[in-house]
Amino acid sequence: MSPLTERLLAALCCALISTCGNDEPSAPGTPPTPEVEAVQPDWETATSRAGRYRVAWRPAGGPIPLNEPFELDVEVRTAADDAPVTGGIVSVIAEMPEHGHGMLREPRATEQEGGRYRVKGMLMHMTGRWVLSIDVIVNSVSESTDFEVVLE
Ligand SMILES: [Cu+2]
Repeated sequence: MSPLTERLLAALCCALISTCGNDEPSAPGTPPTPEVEAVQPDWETATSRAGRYRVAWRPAGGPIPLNEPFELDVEVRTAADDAPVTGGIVSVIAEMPEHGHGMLREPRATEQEGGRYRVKGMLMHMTGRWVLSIDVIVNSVSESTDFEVVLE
């Protein structure tokens, strides 16, 4: 399923849930049910610098932890026809521009099915603003996509 499809489904589910919720009047004096927080963060999607790819990522298994190793799911599709990009090399770096440093380790990506890649060995050791750059290399041509990540 593409990230866009997942987002649409998620939005649809939210709409359905809120509709259902309105049908059930809460008993007088009952405190409102607290909203359930999604464990799995949404995909972030952007177009690569030269416009060739739509790149989506999300941390695997929950929000990005501070100063602990984590993994990313990355999905790469062509911007022109939304086809999964297979056989590419994905390379991820993250830097804090205001501090002039990057991560203290070098992540490695392995290809999975359908244009998906799993990136292991991520570690963001400080709170603040990071720029995540996802490089996609196909036929020796590299194209980067930047994302801003604010770690709290
Ligand atoms: Cu820093």
